Amino acid sequence: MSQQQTSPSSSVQEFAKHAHIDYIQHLEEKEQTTFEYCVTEHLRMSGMYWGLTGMDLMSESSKMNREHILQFIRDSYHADVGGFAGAPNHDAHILYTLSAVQLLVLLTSNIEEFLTLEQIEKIGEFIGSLQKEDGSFSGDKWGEIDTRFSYCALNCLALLGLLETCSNYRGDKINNKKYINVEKTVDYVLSCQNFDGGFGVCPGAESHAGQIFTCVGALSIAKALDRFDHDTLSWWLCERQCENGGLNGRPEKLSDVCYSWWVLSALGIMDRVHWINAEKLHDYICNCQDTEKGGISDRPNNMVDVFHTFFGIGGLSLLGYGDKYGLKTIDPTFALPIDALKKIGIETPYTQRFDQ
Ligand code: GRG
Repeated sequence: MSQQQTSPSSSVQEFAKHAHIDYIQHLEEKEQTTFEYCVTEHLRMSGMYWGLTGMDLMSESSKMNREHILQFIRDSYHADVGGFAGAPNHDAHILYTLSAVQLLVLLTSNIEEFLTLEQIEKIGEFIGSLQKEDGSFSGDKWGEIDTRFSYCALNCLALLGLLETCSNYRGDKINNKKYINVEKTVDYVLSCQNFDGGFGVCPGAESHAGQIFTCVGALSIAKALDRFDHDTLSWWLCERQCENGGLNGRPEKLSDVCYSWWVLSALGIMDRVHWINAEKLHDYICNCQDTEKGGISDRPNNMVDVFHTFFGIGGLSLLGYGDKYGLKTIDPTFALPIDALKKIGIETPYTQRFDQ
């Protein structure tokens, strides 16, 4: 995470694309000796995904050190369990397995350039091993259950061509093996929906925009979007827009740039991004930038970091600012640019709607 502070500003800014390219490109060299860099080591794989995807959305992924990232992925692989860790010498976890696979989708023209079919199947088995009897998923061998992991399981299997609900399913190559029970996955996710239309981390847990993204994303990948009422949830989501134009993650909480992603992606999947005031949210995101040194923070005048930078860029893309700022279209279900999904044969309503 960076030490930079956003420049105070009350006037509306434009998206500072070149500063952000520079910020992400030099992130690794600038930060390695900082305290923040050391204590976030365990989630570095996701950090790389945020950085590379942000750069790719700005069509500048070639500025990233491809070989370095690929080596990092190799060094974080646990051949014995079939999953990836957040960094070398950490345990395999479903979150970082998804981030590693997302990185490989961006960095290779065909994932089999990097992984053998046996390794791909082993990842499928790792994910399958994390599913519980009730359809839920734990993130690793230690057993924490969270709807984030249901999303990671479906997304990861889909990207690898191991999910029968997706257009790139490679059933013939894997003897139609089923790694998870999709029906039970869907039923479990639906059991986490609340009376207000939102979803939580497990059944009965408070609705939270982050979990809503994972649940709606999971239902989208499983082709089960018709199993819940979109209007009630969309109302709850559009009520997340605050006076300052930013979005919060639940009632009475502060706005934060990352909810530009968690809220908008769910609305995008339900085709209701227009329920948010785009101009006000655009201005909020742009007022959280460091326009000189690059990067985006959670709130105006706070420290920038790569997490908020990626979700700010993703939010602007979902809002339809791609043409104005030269940003690719991001798919709200898979959180990857749609050209990357097309490359691997994945079709979503979104990739079809925004045929590039
Ligand atoms: C591929 C994009 C992508 C994601 C992978 C990890 C994951 C799947 C999804 C995470 C979803 C999530 C739970 C996001 C919320 C993160 C966040 C800002 C949590 C903060 O929660 P609180 O309670 O903050 O600290 P509030 O804003 O409620 O006060």
